[in-house]
Amino acid sequence: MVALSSSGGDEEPPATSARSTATPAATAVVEPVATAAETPEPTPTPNPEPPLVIPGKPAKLRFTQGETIRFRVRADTADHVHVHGYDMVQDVEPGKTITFSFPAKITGIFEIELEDAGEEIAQLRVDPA
Ligand SMILES: [Cu+2]
Repeated sequence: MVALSSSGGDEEPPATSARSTATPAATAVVEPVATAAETPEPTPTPNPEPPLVIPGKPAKLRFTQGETIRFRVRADTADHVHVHGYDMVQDVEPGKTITFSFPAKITGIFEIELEDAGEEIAQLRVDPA
């Protein structure tokens, strides 16, 4: 007799699902994980000034492939700043600061030259990512 009577069915919750004797996990020796890191300063890092290259003080610039190469050059003569390898050129004028900004695509070590003066003012190094 498998009559499913739909009338008056007091559906009792199945008593079989006895809450398995919930042993409070005694093994959990919770170590105080260092949660004490208080607000890690959401400082919206203001873009720091790119390094400044000044002729006469050979600088070493180092970047990783994929980064943006940024630096400034200030010269006291009118000349051209030539980034070898990337073959970028910008004119400088006395007392003025120029800014380079370009993606680091090519790896290697390159000369940054004050073109007319034939002076290496910085060395650009780009490491593989
Ligand atoms: Cu050059």
